[in-house]
Amino acid sequence: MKILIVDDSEIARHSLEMLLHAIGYTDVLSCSSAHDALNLLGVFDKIVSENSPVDLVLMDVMMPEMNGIDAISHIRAVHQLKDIPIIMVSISGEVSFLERAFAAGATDFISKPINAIELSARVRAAFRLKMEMDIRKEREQQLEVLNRTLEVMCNIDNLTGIANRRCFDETLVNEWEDALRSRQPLSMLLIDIDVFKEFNDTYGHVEGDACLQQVAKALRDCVDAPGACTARFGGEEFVILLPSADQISAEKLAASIHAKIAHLQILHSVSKVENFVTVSIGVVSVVPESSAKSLDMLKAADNALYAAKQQGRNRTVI
Ligand code: GH3
Ligand code: MG
Ligand code: MG
Ligand code: MG
Repeated sequence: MKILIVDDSEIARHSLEMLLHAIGYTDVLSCSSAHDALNLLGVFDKIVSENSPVDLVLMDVMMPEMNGIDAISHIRAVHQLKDIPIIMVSISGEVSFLERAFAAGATDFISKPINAIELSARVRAAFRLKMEMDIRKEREQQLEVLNRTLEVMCNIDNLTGIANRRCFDETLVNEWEDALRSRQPLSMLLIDIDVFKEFNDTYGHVEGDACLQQVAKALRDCVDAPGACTARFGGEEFVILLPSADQISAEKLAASIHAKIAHLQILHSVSKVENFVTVSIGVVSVVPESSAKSLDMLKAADNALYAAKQQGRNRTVI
């Protein structure tokens, strides 16, 4: 534990240092002016270190040029130094002075002449307080990391690593509102793997999962529009939301998805469509109207997908 003594009187500095030594604190620095102390603590630095150079300050009140209370105000103005314990040291126990010292951010107060037992108790109490604050700060930081991780986890599909249904639902509501305001088109692609039940029945669930992962990656590779959301809608269905995209760009994307998935050549020997995995896609493009709802868009995409299945699969219906 490193302690800094700030006092303009050399005798006071020396006697305080001796006292601290006597009660077991040997790592002691001292400054003869508030300015020197502020300098040492890094108050004037452009970039202040997160780690304070000392763990406790014993600050004299009456000093020429800058008094101890003003010095505390300067220290507390620096975010990185706001938790460092500062004990005021003075002969004056006057109430108005105490009030100002605590208002400026003093942690505690000790009066001269200093009693060793009192000093020891106050220094220990200040350190304990600092330790508790450090622990609390660390816990808060851990909690923040945990919260951020949780938020990411809540929006990601475990199996494929792309956005999940929850994330998509939220994105759809937001993008719908944005498009409504900006009078921009909004497009959606609902993608369903063809005869996937038979794929699972033939190759097993583990292969089925691997197929879902490959398809998800293919979709992600195909989508490069900024602001687009590619999500697993559920089961073997995926959805892509394209803000500011019209029907022509949505159709283009659908065509590139069919081509990409055909290129993967994932063997599906019992498929009635091809002997590899294929998908059907329902596309819908709208310029949102306030009379409609985002859910209507989803229904329209679902109808288009159903039509694609009816028409023989491995195709896009708009
Ligand atoms: P269609 O061409 O009409 O879409 O036929 P389909 O067999 O793909 O459709 P159906 O809805 O009958 O079957 C979907 C299958 O998807 C059934 C289910 O076992 C499988 N499935 C859903 N989620 C998962 C998953 O997470 N992993 C695996 N391996 N299979 C899944
Ligand atoms: Mg003094
Ligand atoms: Mg399905
Ligand atoms: Mg299917």
